[in-house]
Amino acid sequence: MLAVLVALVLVRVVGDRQVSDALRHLEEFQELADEYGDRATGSPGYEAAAEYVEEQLEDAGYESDRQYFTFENRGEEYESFNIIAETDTGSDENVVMLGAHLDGVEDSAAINDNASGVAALLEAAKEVGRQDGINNKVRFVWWGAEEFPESYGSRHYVKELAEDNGDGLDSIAAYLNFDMVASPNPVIGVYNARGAGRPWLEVPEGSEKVMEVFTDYFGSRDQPWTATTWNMASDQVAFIREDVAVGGLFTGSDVEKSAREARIFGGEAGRPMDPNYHSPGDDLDNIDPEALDLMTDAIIHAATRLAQDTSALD
Ligand code: DTR
Ligand code: ZN
Ligand code: ZN
Repeated sequence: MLAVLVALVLVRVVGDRQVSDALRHLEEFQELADEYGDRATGSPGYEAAAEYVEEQLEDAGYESDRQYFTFENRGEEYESFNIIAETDTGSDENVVMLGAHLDGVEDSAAINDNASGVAALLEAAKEVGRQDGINNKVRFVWWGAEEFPESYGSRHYVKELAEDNGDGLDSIAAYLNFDMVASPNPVIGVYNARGAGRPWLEVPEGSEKVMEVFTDYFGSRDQPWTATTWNMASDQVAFIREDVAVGGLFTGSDVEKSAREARIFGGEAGRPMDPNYHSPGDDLDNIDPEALDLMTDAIIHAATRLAQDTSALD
């Protein structure tokens, strides 16, 4: 009964189409892209998208901050910013961090990469904001300038924390990353922390436990999942380098779906999980809303569970 009520609250009916709150955010990001073209670093579209995120956070009762940074890429100077919001309550010695990059590549609405992660994270922030008496501080970050060879926003954030003798970093229990969670030919991927024995894959302690928070959740819903690589450039890398436990979810990029993955998750074998990766076709028509809602539920679960108790990570 409760599940039905929750589902009714989370879903809006438009005509005969049901639109989740996460999908509604994607509609907003598509409208912004139609108006501004893209959300590339330094563009008016990035600013407009940031204002949308900030308004959503304010409505959910958060005060958010912009953390500005500059960087140079191929001889060009850029300025951008991260958006940071955190719970008022909860121990600031045991902070759970969750992040998604807000920027997109040029000339693309960048809906799967990565309005999807942005939208899912907004829903998690809203849900955590509704909870009373949480034990651990939860910090949400929408990163700037990920779409460069270095993910500059997260790199800047981690560098600032590391400067403080590493004290700031010691307070972070784990970092959870969400980059592409609504691919049109999706797998339900959990960042693979079981990389022991693979020397090219660093695995900070605690990461396997973060992975289990997600896999236990999918298990409880009888939802198959697969372990996906995390040694790809995204915002978890800066945290891995400082040995912070990380985890995350991913529904696939330009890599083709295997026959095995198609058997498990449906969809089309031999076709990329996101054929429109980094192209103008990454728009609202080319995402999987079911994957988005499932990943959003998993993120909400991880955020609310770890807000109460991180002993599962010890
Ligand atoms: N490089 C990211 C997308 C990406 C591709 N593979 C993975 C694996 C894990 C996280 C992210 C990714 C981007 O273009 O933003
Ligand atoms: Zn990208
Ligand atoms: Zn991305």
